[in-house]
Amino acid sequence: MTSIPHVLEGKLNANGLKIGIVCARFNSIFVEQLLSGAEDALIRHGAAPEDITVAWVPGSFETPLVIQKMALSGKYDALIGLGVVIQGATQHASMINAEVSKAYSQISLATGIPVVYGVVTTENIEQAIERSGSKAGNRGASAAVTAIEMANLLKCLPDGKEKRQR
Ligand code: INI
Repeated sequence: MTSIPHVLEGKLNANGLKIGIVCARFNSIFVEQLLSGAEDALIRHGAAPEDITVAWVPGSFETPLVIQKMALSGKYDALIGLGVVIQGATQHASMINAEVSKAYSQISLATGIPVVYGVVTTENIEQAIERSGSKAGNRGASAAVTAIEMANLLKCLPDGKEKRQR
């Protein structure tokens, strides 16, 4: 196989990274587990507790506005939205998911700051239990690892101001 000289990958080292986490209070019993998983993963990968900022909002639907404000502040290397949307609980669960996921991607593309989707969408409470720290892992922890990788990858990418070498 030909070896490719330029391969870019974000390291899983959170040392020095500034991370913002926006948590939805709705279904907070599960969201608190996601937050613990995210904080634990960040610290175990070398983040300093004082470099992590956590903001709470009423529900998942409110997370994008706060994430956008944090992204525009220029103070964060990556942002994570955490929430739990249980389909059975309301008719508008799928609308919330669609709006929130679309908003996260728009914010990250508009600001250049990675926004990681750590919103757990489930059909019922059992699945919410499984995905917030039991059988199916902890979605907050995996969101944190994604945030670290993306923040570091973006630091390695050219910012577009450099001239191409010929
Ligand atoms: N918010 C959630 O984070 N999860 C849910 O399951 C949920 N349900 O089922 O309704 C939910 N609703 C609240 C919503 O996010 C907003 O806070 C509310 O609509 C006010 O804008």
